[in-house]
Amino acid sequence: MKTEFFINNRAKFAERMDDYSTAVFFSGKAKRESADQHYPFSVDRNFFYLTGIDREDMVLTISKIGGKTEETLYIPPVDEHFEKWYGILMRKEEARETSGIKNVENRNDFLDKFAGKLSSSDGPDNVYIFSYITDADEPEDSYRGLAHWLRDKFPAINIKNSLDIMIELRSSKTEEEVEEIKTAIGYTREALEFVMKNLKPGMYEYQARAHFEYQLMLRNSRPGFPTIGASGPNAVILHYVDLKRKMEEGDMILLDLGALSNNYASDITRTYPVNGKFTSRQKDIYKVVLEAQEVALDAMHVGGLEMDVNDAVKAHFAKGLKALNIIRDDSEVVNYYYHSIGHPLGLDVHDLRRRDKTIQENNVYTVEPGLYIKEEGIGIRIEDDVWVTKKGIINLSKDIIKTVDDIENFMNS
Ligand SMILES: [Mn+2]
Repeated sequence: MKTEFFINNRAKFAERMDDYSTAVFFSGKAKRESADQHYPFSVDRNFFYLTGIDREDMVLTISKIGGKTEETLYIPPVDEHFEKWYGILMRKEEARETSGIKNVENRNDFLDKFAGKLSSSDGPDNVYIFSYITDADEPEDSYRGLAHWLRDKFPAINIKNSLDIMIELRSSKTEEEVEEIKTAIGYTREALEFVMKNLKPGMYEYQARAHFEYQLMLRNSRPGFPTIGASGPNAVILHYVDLKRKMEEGDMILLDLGALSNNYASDITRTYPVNGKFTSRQKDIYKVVLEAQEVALDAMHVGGLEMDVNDAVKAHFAKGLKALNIIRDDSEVVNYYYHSIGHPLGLDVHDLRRRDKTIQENNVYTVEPGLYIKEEGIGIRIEDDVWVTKKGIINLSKDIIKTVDDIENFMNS
């Protein structure tokens, strides 16, 4: 991605900050898994959005003092011993080029230098940290640690949350960001086609996942979230990640999965007949879900409410479920459709969501109606990724086939 994008993001952030403030962003560190092993590192998405750098243990500060903005990036110092074992660390020059930040300092000096600024007469009154979804009993993370440190050493400093600014910035996607999401969708399409070609009764759910993830890895991509592959009765579990079941003749498999491109995610769901042929009952239910997607796309518009789109889908499902003799009263829909129509998508698969839940220009959303009929062991979800524009809703994943005929033809060709 272009350095200009990240420079602009920081400028937009600084514009929205209160004067006499410093915002701090951490790139994060891989969590320890056991002994000397670590979970794979995944960069903090706000840090990436503001720097374009996908590296561990860095800190970004953006200060606004008397209307003047200053940006500093703290990066780990070069360590030859470390490099012999784990790889080459980023040099200051490369950090400057990627991020467009001129002032690059040593990570080990961050706390001392920051304390110096906080103590100085023209230092900030406010420090922005980032706090989003957190449980009170969650282990300490960098932001929480910084907040404790501030309360201890600088009790008069106001701690602010950069969340609302980040929601505003990140929910409005540039064309460059949409291109990344499209690339991730392209990987997902190619990998799903490979899955479809190899799907057959007798195969385990984890083998379908293996086929999908293998194809992503061939493209130097990886899943943006744990792959869901739920066959037969498992498909009524929304986030089923066990994947141990052997698929049988007559089953469908619900695949909810995605890929990453430059940390931007796709999020797609398709439901396929394992043997390549839907039963007539499966077809009838499938069509109600597919129509629900059209209903949702028609209801989405700039300035609309997410809830109104969901209500339109629920009304459609009420009609459909009655016609299928599954319910008698509209109020029963919630027993068969128990999530909502979608969520913002971007650097996070469940991207930062506007508090007022309105649909705005350049938002990217998933549209994912589903019906889950436990009594019949059937779960069907169909999910596409869409871009909200002034001219209308653009389905970014329209090339991933989803009609009954297209799926059957593809699987049997
Ligand atoms: Mn989704």
